[in-house]
Amino acid sequence: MSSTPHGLAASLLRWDIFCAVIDNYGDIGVCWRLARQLVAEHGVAVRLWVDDLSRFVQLCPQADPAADTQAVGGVEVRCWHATLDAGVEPAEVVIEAFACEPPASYLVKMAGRVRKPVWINLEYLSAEAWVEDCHLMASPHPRLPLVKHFFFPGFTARTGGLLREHDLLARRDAFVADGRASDAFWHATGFVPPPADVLRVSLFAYRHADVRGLLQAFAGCGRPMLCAIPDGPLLDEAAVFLGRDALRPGDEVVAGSLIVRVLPFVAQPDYDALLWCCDLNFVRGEDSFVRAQWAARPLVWHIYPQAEDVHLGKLDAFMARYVEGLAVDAGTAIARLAHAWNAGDALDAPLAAVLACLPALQAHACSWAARLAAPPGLAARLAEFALDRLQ
Ligand code: TRH
Repeated sequence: MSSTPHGLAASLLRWDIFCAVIDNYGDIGVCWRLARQLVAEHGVAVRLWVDDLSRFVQLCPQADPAADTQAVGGVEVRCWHATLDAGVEPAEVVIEAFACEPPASYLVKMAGRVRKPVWINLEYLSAEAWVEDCHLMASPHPRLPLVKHFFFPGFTARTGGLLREHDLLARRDAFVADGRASDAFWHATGFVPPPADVLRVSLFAYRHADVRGLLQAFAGCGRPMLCAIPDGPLLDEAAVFLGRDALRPGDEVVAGSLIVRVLPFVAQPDYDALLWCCDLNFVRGEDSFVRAQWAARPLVWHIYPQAEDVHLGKLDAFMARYVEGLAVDAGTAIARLAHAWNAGDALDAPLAAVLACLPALQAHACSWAARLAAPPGLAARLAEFALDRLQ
């Protein structure tokens, strides 16, 4: 077992992860997944500070939204109040997720340490080339004797990699190989398993998505389709398309050759099962986007919108990487659908082109996931970096 100069076995290392929930689920989604993996696979003690437990419990229903301190999944989850208790001592490794800025009082205590904690800013995922140059960049604090390191997730060996539990792909393959597992998922969400000849699509996107346009394209594509929509902001538009006042979890509505099912918002680990049950996944943000890639199924990414369409450049950077090695027609089709979905353009023709290439896209999704899984995952790279810094 590796150890630090303190003679501290790696397993005794304490990590603090600070997570400020900006909006949506991604911030806490990524931090919760990382925290669990560090505890389960790297044997460290993790304290996860979250400033909005109500969002956390949607991903982790067994958690208590009112508890100041609770142990969940081996992680010590703390409610991050404006001021931290005076008794809180910094950990040996401090993760500041998405530049959320740990409390000033906490930084002062870090600076007061003889052996300074390793301070890491976990950045957002991007497929853009510049990430490689910024990964692990050091930034001295303007006043305190502290150095912050920027850790960029990414798709190449010169980045921080992607979050992936060590047994994820084996669990996926076992799930896919066992039809009873997907049947159980549908039953658990309140539905019978869909007919075998129906193309199953999951739909998770931002509120501004052209849901009616997409459902219209599904209904008009000439093949039986099932669209599973988790409970959330898309239901309003879906209800309008289906001529309903409202839609709720458990609802199933048939529109010609299209079946729309409204699923409950499931616990984070179960979201993988939804992705594994579908033939095509519409995902968003960061964490669901990465999970869809590990699911080894074709995906369409609704990227988090940014000012001046900066996000479209990020989308192009990913699509350029993703279509490498893919037949031109299939590559063009999936990139065109992703663009149309993010730009709010017409979806019928782009969807038809993708459906025509689905076997090639499916095969590519498998090789893409296998290629991404070759190097170590983000948690392992983070742990290695932190231990190196503590040497
Ligand atoms: O919720 P998001 O849009 O999060 C976003 C992004 O992370 C974005 O990068 C960031 O800037 C913004 O937040 C602030 O999308 P994301 O990242 O996919 O996170 C969704 C999480 O919700 C993911 O962990 C999966 C989880 N989830 C469930 O647990 N159950 C569900 O039923 C569904 C649909 C999702």
